[in-house]
Amino acid sequence: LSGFGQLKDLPCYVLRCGQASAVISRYGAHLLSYKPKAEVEVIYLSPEAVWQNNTPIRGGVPVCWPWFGPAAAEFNPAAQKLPNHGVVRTELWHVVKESVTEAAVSIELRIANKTLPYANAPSYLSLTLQLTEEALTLKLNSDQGVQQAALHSYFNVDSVHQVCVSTLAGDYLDKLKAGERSVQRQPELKFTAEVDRVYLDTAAELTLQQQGSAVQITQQGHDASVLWNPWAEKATALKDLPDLGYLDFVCVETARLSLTNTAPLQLVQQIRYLG
Ligand code: TA6
Repeated sequence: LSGFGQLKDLPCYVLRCGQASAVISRYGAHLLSYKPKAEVEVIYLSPEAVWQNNTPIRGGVPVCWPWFGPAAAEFNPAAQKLPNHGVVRTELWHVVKESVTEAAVSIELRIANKTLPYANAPSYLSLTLQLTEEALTLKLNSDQGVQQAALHSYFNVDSVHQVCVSTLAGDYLDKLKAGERSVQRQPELKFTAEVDRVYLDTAAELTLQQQGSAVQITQQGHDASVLWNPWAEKATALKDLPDLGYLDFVCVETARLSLTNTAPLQLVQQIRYLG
């Protein structure tokens, strides 16, 4: 049955629908697990993840908000002192709605208006998770625009060397070259070294293909998709990731990065396991 529980010492909510299940932590409204069927885990969670002392959880689906990456000066003149990827990854969210039917289970978590470190704070930020037997959908909403956001999903893979993400042809910003703009000609990205790219105007649907299985990632309300793998050297520097942990995941992130978009935030990522 769906309901509240604990994973390690984290207050969590477990959703179940048919053979499918998902686990979300109230700490960060952070998805920790998605299993379309009992033996298949789609989401990577670092075995060395920690959540004490204001540390965001490594792996899962972190919610980045109201900025992505280091804080922009727009948010605060003392931006350098603010955490990477915003302020809600280390907050305790509240469950405000649960719904269970035979076809779907959903839960909405919110962060109440609090003093956010910028001027146009919305009156709420909510993450809704909906689980059906076919897919898991994450929706991040607020009643304001002019804010950045990302669903920073870590996907479990058998080996990063075997992974291919498509369709990604087009312009991207390369964070490994100080944000330099480049163009990718071929539709597929394979991982042979560190990748940290912000693809602009990406398709609504991306496919993460590995030998013998695939995951479809459907996005809405985004203006970019971020692809990340730290590779060997950076993985060693990350204290909450095993040295060889980079072999076991790729991040495919649905992001809204424009700071001139005034439409209320509605960012959606749907994850569908294709077997
Ligand atoms: O989305 C890619 C990225 O912004 C990388 O630059 C990398 O730093 C990663 O996110 C992880 O950030 P974190 O704050 O979780 O260590």
